[in-house]
Amino acid sequence: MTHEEILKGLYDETLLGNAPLVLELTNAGLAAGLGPESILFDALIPSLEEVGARFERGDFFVPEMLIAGKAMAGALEVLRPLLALTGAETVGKFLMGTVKGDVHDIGKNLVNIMLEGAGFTVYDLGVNVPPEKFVEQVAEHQPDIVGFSAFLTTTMPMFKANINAIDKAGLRDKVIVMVGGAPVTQEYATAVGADGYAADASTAVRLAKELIKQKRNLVTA
Ligand code: B1M
Repeated sequence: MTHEEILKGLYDETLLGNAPLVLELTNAGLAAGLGPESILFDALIPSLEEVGARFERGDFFVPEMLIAGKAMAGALEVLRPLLALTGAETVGKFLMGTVKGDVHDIGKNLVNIMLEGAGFTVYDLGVNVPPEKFVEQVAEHQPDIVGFSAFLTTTMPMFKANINAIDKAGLRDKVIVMVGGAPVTQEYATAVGADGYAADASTAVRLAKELIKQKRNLVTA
């Protein structure tokens, strides 16, 4: 099979939620010399974008979304160690979770993988994380950054609730707050008082490093 055929197969089979074949094609792609980034950005992510578009049009329903998500998650498990290969030294601690009321985690997991790859120590709290849990874990791990993911317009307001809870616990000036997720915008992030927003995983990594650098410079200045 050519690289193009493998990528097309990955796109098509993710769309159909054929997890075993997506896994097989992922392994076949790697064996044939395809880079993990290409598998991710040229096939898996575009396929999930198409799943979302079909859901919006009413051509797909929740079960189709679920099996496509599962197929992608299976491939991500294979790609995870390869994407994280460069992780040599710890550049900072990042506490991450999907906000309360929201169970989407593929995008969050991808950000985590890229952060680990860039040398961050990542504490992942999973999905549906309530504000009190974020507060407790910020106090326990003392991360440089706490990240909130939200993928629904209805759960985005949890950013503000989380920031308020962290503020109330007296921890706000100790931790950088980053937010992200499909419906989130820079304007929204600024309005709720987050320190940073990124639209995708690689921008998130770049911004995380930049924000930590700024904070460390402020402390030593
Ligand atoms: Co849902 N879902 N879903 N879903 N789902 C979306 C998000 C939706 C946009 C689909 C659509 O209508 N087009 C829509 C939200 C609409 C809105 O609010 N505006 C939607 C809906 C409506 C729902 C339900 C309400 C459906 C229902 O029940 N009627 C329901 C809600 C459940 C809940 O959470 N309470 C629901 C359920 C599900 C499944 C469980 C079936 C499944 C999730 C599986 C899983 O995650 N384990 C699912 C899926 C798969 C999707 C779509 C199709 C794909 C999401 C995805 O994984 N994208 C999605 C459509 C879409 O996004 N196109 C959709 C790929 C991923 C790599 O991208 O998630 O954007 P993304 O992550 C990016 C960036 O956002 C960024 O980096 C990531 C990597 O580049 N990023 C950050 C993420 N977090 C970050 C944090 C940062 C920085 C950057 O700093 C801290």
